[in-house]
Amino acid sequence: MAGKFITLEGGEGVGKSTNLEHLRNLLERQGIDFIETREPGGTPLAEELRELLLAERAEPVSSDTELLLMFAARAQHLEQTIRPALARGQWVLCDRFTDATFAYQGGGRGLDWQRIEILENLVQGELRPDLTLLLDVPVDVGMARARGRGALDRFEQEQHSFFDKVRAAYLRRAEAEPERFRVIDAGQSLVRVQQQITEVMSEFFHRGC
Ligand code: Z5A
Repeated sequence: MAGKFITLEGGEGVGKSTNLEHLRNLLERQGIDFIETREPGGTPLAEELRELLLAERAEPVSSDTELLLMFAARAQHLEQTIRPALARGQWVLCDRFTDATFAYQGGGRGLDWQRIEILENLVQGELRPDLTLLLDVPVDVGMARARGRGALDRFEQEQHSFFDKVRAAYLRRAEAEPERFRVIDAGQSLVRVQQQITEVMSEFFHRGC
């Protein structure tokens, strides 16, 4: 039986890394065999593309270049990591996936969603996540959390207005696909955030996924 594909999404500083550990514990308690991975990245070549994408540079990066590099990394990640794991029956827990492209390159950079959909279909075929947890916090809260962590990458240096558009695009995606998305209020205390994640995952396990 093919494994399940779960993605974790959200804007800057929403707490994805912090809550991945909780998700990992929940899957382990169910005895589920899974891999954990991330985007951009998840294979040696895709991790190199990640470094190129996140590095601060003097030369302005064209939005199309950014978009194509995201999908180049994704194609490699799908072929080398995600599809083989799912085919072996393992679940895949992925920190960001294509919803991030709709949110950052679509919402943030203003690229047309239809062009992103063309690449999504080209690179993924019919593969889509089975469940997407969207951690949502007001932009001010996320930015304050992220800025408490030290050096900022090329994306983290963007302005408030960029992250407003990213958040709006994520919420639009969630509204359009309520059966796949679960929106978590990540502005609450960590304990409350983890309670919400536990409830969503219990429902997912019990409905036979
Ligand atoms: N990107 C893109 O543009 N297009 C794409 O298609 C893809 C990605 C796939 C790298 O992603 C960048 O790539 C990303 C979008 C772009 N850029 N940005 N911004 P990333 O996922 O590696 O980078 P990130 O968004 O900065 O994620 P992160 O560093 O892993 O942050 P996080 O996971 O959201 O936050 P955290 O480190 O777990 O938490 C931040 C702090 O808040 C930390 O000190 C925590 O202890 C604290 N925290 C967390 N939760 C709470 C609660 N509930 N209360 C209080 N404090 C909390």
